[in-house]
Amino acid sequence: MRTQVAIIGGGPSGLLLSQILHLNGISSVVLEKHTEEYVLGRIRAGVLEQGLVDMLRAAKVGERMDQAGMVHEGFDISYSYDTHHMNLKKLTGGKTVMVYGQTEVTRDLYEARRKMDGTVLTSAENVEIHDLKTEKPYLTFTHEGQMKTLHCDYIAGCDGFHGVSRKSIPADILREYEKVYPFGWLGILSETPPVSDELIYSHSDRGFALCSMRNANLSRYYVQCSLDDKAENWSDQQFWDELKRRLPEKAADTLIIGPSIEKSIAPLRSFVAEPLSYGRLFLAGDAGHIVPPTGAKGLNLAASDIHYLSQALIARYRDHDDGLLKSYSEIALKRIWKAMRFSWWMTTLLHKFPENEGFGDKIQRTELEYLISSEAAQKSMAENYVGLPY
Ligand code: FAS
Ligand code: PHB
Repeated sequence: MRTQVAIIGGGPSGLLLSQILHLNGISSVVLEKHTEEYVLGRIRAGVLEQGLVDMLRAAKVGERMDQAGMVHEGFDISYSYDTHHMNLKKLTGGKTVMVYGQTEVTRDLYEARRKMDGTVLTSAENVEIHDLKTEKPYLTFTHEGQMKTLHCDYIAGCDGFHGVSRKSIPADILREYEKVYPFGWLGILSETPPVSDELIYSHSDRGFALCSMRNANLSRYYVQCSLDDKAENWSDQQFWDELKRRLPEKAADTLIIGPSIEKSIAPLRSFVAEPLSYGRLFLAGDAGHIVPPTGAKGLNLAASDIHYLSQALIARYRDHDDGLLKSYSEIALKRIWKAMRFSWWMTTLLHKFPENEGFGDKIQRTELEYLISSEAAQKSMAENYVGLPY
């Protein structure tokens, strides 16, 4: 087999890159190790920045999002059981976010790739990368019981945090920066009406909670939990009771509960790998970085990586100019670190840190009171939440 760009990973990063390249006359093959059904079964992000919304529309994948997605002009922060509205549209001079689940974005991308006869090989296992530092790299993998070889010009490592791509960069070249948080998020999905029209980020003495949604009858809730906790330790009723204890009174009283249709725990970490390119390999999305979901940046950072990488590949094939490929890592990392900072800041602001007794606790409360009382502080938070420019 041969293609211009071999893409490892059939999540949102890999699929969006393949779609954009196709629309620009560049061939690609996506290798995904799981089945499409398995990939679509993972419940992840829920908030899209305008940059990603614009990319999906430009990539002819925005139709269902525009029908089913919900434009949100703000969200609430609950602190000391008081509610403070953050009017993103006013604070940013008109910018908003779109609430539309990553599952649906990924479903739309699979559908679009199928419609345009894209080559997305699911259940492609044992992917190995070869000859990265030559002008003729290639991949080997097993698919439908056969060992196959994919020759290409470039390789996009879109295979997430646990993929093979990042590990293909030599240890003496790769630098990794990581912070692991001393807690996780226990999340559930329930076919119940959301407790509020907008998201509620709640700081409480018992820990963080988040009220989000996917549509008018599909809610997504999270509570901060300890790292050694397990989803199976929580009955639905225990989850609902704990969530209510962490919400302002009005939300707790009006919360409509129901059976969970998904329940899982996600660990929280901040992680960046540098550089994001090595020879003919380019890392994008979770393969290169991980953010705690507090700032809703994970999927949105993957999008800006794909913006930079697709523009670089288009320049290479259309204009025979590989300048943007050479500067991809440096350009992408500038935006990545700003989103890393914001996600760390929002996580530090809203979660209960076991070691945060005394001074640490006072500083966190002061930070919250400053945010609530200062329009300048709110403008800074808002411009990061809606997404810094690409
Ligand atoms: P993904 O991990 O989505 O996709 C990588 C793909 O590569 C996967 O399908 C995987 O099967 C495949 N793959 C891996 N190794 C391979 C190999 N060797 N060969 C072939 N294929 C391989 N972000 C938010 O903004 N908000 C959230 O609330 C949020 N919640 C999250 C909850 C969890 C549990 C996790 C893990 C992440 C969450 N994220 C959230 C972040 C998430 O949305 C990611 O940013 C997003 O999935 C990034 O997309 P990709 O880079 O495509 O990586
Ligand atoms: C979600 O809906 O899953 C979600 C929304 C906002 C976040 C994190 C997760 O900050």
